[in-house]
Amino acid sequence: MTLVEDLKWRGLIKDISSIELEKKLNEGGLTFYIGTDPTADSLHIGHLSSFLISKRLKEAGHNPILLIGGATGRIGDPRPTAEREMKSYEEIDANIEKLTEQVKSLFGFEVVNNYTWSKDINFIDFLRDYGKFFNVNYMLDKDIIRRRLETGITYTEFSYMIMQALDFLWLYENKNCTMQVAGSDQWGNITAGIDLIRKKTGKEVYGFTMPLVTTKDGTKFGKSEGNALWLDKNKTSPYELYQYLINVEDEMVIDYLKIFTFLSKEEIERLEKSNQENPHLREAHQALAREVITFLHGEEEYQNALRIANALFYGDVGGLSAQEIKVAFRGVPSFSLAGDKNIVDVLVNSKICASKREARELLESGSISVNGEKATDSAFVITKKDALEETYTIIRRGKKKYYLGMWS
Ligand code: 545
Repeated sequence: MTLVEDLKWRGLIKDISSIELEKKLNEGGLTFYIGTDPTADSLHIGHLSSFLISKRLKEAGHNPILLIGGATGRIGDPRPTAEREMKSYEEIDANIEKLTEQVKSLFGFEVVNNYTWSKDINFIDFLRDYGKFFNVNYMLDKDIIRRRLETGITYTEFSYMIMQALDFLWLYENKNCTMQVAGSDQWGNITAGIDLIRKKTGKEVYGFTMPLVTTKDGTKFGKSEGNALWLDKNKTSPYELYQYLINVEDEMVIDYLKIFTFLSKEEIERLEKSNQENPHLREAHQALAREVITFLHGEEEYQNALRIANALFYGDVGGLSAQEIKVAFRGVPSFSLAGDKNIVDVLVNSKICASKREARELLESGSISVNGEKATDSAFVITKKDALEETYTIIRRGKKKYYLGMWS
């Protein structure tokens, strides 16, 4: 399969600037770039899909440049909905540092910062050397700009596309960069650059975008309970990422394998067959979690996430460390424990059971376990020796409901 056939099979091409780009992509040897603004101190899984394309292109013989928008991040790329809050330079510079470190460690590609060349352009030169090539009707015709005319857009955000276009021109003139890639929301900014370069140099450069990754009902992929899944493991633990990936919708898992992994077409088709014939094995989900977590955090972190998940699934939480419990049980209802307490009182005070009667019934029916051990005796007293690593006592009700007792 050629690179373009592989990208198309994986559903990774939405807009493409010209049909001749397909041939050039298959030939290799293009220097290209993908940019990110420092609007946060970590990429999240939604951004990963488009950055992974830079790895696919590199493996096909192209030369990647990653751009961090120190200048554009000070301005703010207009969103279709509303004006962005201006960030302080301190916050932006802190994000730049963290993002640069993250993309370098994940991809190892050359990283540039557009503040390097933009900071020296004075206002008058900006208007004469770049603004002169942007007809306002052309700018108003960009989809995102047009959608903002009702709610209002400031001159600052309106100017953003000229800055991104200027970047592409600078990279073209200084790094022989002839292609820009991004997610589909960036198409207007990419074509602004292609058009500026054609007007200023008469030369044709290229761009393509990938579709936004969504869930089955079209909502944004990578949100769990409204929170983004960050690539920084101190913001989203490998275990949380594991739980999300292992539970993606069955109808979407094959698409996500195409987008987020480097597994071959044959391997993905084998997993598709397994997902249809033995869905209970969840082989495709396991492969997705394994490939993404191993790429992001390494094999050991993947194994840790798997161990925690199995411990919870089979209930033998006794072997988990306090740190692993803290991570695995983030968001689980917790209650405080101090001094010796009869288990029935604990079950009622922590709201695990609605009444002493219900507590006794659940104990007798074997539906309660403490630190992975079934508890049936309503005379059982929970003491500090039942605290895992002096800190936690985990109570499970039935198959799935966990509660975290924290010893003060
Ligand atoms: C700036 C100057 C350039 C080229 C590109 C840019 C950035 C671009 C942009 N990109 C998005 C972004 O998201 C915030 C990241 C938080 C850490 O805004 N104007 O910076 C996203 N990009 C990745 C994909 C994207 C895009 O980083 O392209 O489509 C998300 O998947 O929204 O010269």
